[in-house]
Amino acid sequence: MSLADFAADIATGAVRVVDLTHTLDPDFPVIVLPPEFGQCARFRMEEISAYDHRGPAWKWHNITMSEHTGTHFDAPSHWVSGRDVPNGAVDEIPAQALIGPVCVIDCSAGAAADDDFELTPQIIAEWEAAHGPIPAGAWVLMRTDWSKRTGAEYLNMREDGPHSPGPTPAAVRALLARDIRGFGTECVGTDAGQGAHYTPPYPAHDLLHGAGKYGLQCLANLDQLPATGAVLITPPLKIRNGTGSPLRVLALVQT
Ligand code: 23J
Ligand code: MN
Repeated sequence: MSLADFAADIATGAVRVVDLTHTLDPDFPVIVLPPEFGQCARFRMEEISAYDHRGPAWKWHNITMSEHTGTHFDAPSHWVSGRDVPNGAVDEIPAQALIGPVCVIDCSAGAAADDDFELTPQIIAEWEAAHGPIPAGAWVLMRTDWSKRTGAEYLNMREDGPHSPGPTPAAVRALLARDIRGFGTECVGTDAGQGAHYTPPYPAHDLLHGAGKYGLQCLANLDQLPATGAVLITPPLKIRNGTGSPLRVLALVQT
């Protein structure tokens, strides 16, 4: 393996770089929790100057957002189950852990038919029968094509709360048994919209972060990835004691 060959393969397109990131935009929805809880802030941008009297030769912005706004990384310290995980905040995660292989489970047909579609151990077993075992250290991404939804359809809020696909507690345990690196989704949370009603509540957050695993939320373009063989690059911002961070998620795909 030569890094020079790798760089050349990127330049020629022999290795394709797929951007799995939504654009940070004030209109992009953020998770809405029940009203008794604190709420996540949307992305906001304020002009400092734009080649004008405030700064004649430069344009720049001040930005504000939550750690959990837009396409973002969830660290173990995000959840109470992971509060004592060593190196559980975004600034403490070793750089080496931020690059790794990825398995993509295509749930798009099921999610098109059922807003509350569940990833189950059976679906994971069927995926492995077709593609081989999920290797230790892999990211597992749940493809639903939910990233193609816009506006109110994305959160899909009803009177009883949001409705979007996610893993069952048993599916999360099955992924942990394979010692994955983390779990990612196109939806606003790694947990299903109705994930508060599982035992434990929010099983992806609870079980994954309790085991020191990571999350990726609001991913895009998962339909451009192969089931196996791609590599994810996922460095969050180095926020001291940060529980998560917006980031650019890149996938390297051999063509
Ligand atoms: C806080 C409480 C519940 C959930 C979340 C945050 C997220 O999905 C998140 O962005 O991590 S479900
Ligand atoms: Mn999050």
